[in-house]
Amino acid sequence: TVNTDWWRGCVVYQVYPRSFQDTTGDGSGDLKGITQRIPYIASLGVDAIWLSPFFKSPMADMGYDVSDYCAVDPMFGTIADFDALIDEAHSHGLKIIIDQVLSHSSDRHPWFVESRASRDNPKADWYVWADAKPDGTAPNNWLSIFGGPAWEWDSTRRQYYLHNFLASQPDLNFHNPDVQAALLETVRFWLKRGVDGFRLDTVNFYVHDKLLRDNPPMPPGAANDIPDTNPYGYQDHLHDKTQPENLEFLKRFRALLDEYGGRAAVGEVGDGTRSLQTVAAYTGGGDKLQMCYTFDLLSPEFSAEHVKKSVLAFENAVKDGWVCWAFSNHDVPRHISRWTKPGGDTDAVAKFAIALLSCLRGSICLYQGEELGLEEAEIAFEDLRDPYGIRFWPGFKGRDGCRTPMVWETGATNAGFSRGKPWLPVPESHRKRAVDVQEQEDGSVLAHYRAVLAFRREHPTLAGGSIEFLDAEGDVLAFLREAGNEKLVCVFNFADKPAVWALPAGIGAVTPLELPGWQASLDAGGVSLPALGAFVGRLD
Ligand code: TEU
Repeated sequence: TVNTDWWRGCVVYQVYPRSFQDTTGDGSGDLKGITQRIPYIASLGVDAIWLSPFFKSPMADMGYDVSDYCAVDPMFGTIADFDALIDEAHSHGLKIIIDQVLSHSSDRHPWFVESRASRDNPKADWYVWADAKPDGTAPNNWLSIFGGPAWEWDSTRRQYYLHNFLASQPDLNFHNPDVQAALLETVRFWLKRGVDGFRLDTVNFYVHDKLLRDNPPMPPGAANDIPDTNPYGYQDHLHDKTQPENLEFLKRFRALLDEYGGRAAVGEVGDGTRSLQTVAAYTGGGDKLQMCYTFDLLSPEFSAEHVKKSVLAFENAVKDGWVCWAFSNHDVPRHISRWTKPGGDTDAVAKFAIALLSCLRGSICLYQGEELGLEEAEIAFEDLRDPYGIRFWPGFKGRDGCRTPMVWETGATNAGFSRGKPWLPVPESHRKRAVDVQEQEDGSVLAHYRAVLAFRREHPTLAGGSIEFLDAEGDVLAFLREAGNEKLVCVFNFADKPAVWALPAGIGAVTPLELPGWQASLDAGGVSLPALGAFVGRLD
């Protein structure tokens, strides 16, 4: 029988295609390279692969600017290569989730080329066009996430168009039903090719405020989302993202998935303080998205308190939706670099973090290279590729530090990533952490990832059971996971010194389980944890 609920509690491995494995020597990874490495991905014990965009693109935002939704960019290979990749993944029992960047296209997309040609062509209304104010300035005060106004003047139409990201990423007009239909047809194209799921880029940006109302000023003391100084919350122009227009499209999207069966979607929701309200709306009712992720645990904060607060907030706000937790992805500095204290041991943080992530309720997502304990790379300005980083250097150094190539063989040219010059440098410090080295070492981060993920698989309560936080002091986080008649108590010590977690009164007998990697000890006084220690025990 087919498990149509495979996405519930699954472990996803995110591949950034340009940096995974190059087979042509052009310095950029490709689909053939991913196919070659499928056995490695399967060996980690994950359920699915999320592929960042490999579609035809001028690569202004590294493929998040799509110029043909139904074609593979020649940099990555051919559609036949994609079919081969899916077959290989499926033969290893892995699902394939692809990234869909529907909110905006590239300015080179034929739809936009046509749309910008005149005010009365058939696609004139496919993007968000607006007249200048009488003084010639932009229609309103909306700002782009990548800096500056969210409006770009077009001298042919003599109008402005909206872009939430780069000016070369014009925003599609979701108020136009033809746009929705055209996008859904592109999704169908990939469903027919056998993809199992979708990661929906910036899903809360699809529908803009039709009235084009100005952003209100930022409330005093509110965190500023963009690195340069601005008095407005950039996302406020989205107004209420849970209006019927937003939800209607997601229902149409889901109905399409359900025509094929067993397919799932995870939405990316970065909606500031309203993120959870938005996630609840997008995943509620069973007729929209199955899962969403927010940025809560992709942040610099690393404490028992923060994890508890984030998980509780999600559990309280989102009743029938499902979360996909991640600590790293292609947009944020690698988590061990965010979270290791100066002079601290990054391997210890890597091992602790995967144990914690594996014990969280929901699906989880890993980012390529984290299983090797790779640190954020330092990239010189001359080597930067990320337009967002180039714009805000040096205040913000961009996202290239987590996008450097995978390291496969320590002694090979470019650590086995490419025989040509890699598009981003391979840091020397990464080379000694290559897969071939770590496969020989029992105590390696890689060995630990495999063991912990196996542990999660052996205890389905960890993925799907209920979660309840238990009293704990200071840097200790303790929670109870329960499903059927299994009860597991999970305890984590975030501190760089040992801690003891006193067993709560009346908890009964606790049997330690072989959570790989730690020798936490248990006695009548409680659980004694080393620095960055973790413990899982079964309650009788
Ligand atoms: O990211 C959306 C998003 O909100 C990010 O821009 C985020 O704010 C930023 O990267 C934090 O550093 C998605 C993609 O994941 C990202 O790679 C794209 O650049 C962006 O959409 C535009 O498509």
